[in-house]
Amino acid sequence: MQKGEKVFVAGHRGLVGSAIVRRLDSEGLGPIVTRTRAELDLTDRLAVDRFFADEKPAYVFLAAAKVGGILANDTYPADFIRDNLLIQTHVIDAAHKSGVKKLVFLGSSCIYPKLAQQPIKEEYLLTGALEPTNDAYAVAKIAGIQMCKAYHKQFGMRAISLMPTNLYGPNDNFDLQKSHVLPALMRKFHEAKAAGQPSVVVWGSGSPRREFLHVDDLADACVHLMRTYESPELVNVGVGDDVTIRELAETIRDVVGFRGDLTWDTSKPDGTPRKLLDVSRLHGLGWKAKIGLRQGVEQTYAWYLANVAGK
Ligand code: GFB
Repeated sequence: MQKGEKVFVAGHRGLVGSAIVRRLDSEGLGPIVTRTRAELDLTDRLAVDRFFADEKPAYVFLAAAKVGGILANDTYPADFIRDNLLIQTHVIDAAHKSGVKKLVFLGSSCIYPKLAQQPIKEEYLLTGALEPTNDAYAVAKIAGIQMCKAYHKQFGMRAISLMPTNLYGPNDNFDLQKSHVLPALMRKFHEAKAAGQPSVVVWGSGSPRREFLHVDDLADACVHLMRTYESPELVNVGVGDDVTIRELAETIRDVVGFRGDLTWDTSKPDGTPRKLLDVSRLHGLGWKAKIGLRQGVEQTYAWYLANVAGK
């Protein structure tokens, strides 16, 4: 990927796509091509085909997806499977037909079996039953991985699949019903502090373990692997370390400066007990995460205060 080569970032307004645009900009890569949803509906096959035929990008980061936290996945499984299958099918196929040099497809750590051995190696894919709260989303993402492999095998397309762990950072979704745990708790603690509330409700038991990667680290890994990785075999992208939801909540409470208690709502699902990615393949490819959880939460809270709180 050289300066002057056209790069399409699909999903540039989201958590991941916006981080990839920042990362490309930091090196002057591009021209970067983007389209809002109003300008280009990625679930519309003809529109996507037309866009690729007209723009002919050299490189594609496929960061457009329907995403959400545990409750959104569990409540709207039809939306998650339909939109993700359509978006990725259209973008991968149109990228192939228009002759892109390389495409990065982004999946998720929920593609692995619910009770996979930990840490989870890439080869555990399709070796067991999925976590039921997000199986529709996971099946769509697994289809995307298989599509990249199939297009590589049949057409020689250079399409690589990266599986990030739970992500957070600027431009995350802070909706209390639909978001992931980290932005939800940041907002809950912030609002409880402002309102002088005695406690904050946290879902589940607090015992599930999750691994959190700052999205700027993911964007850096995406650019590194776009440049250096050629195999259709997937690569986990994580930090190699996890925390309990209780530990996460306490860290965020501390950063936000809320002094009250945590109350556990055990009517809400815990989801999978643990999903720590094995990152040896990634480390072997010469990349490691740099942003620690505490530092990343502080940076994200500063962004939240400047861009979301009170707006
Ligand atoms: O981040 P999260 O929604 O997704 O939830 P998953 C992680 C854990 O945090 C669960 C707990 O055990 C939740 O019950 N939790 C505690 C909360 N308080 C809250 C809260 O206020 N909001 C939320 N959202 N959770 C998702 C998948 O699973 O992970 C997606 O559904 C995707 O498909 C994503 O793969 C990365 O880690 O459980």
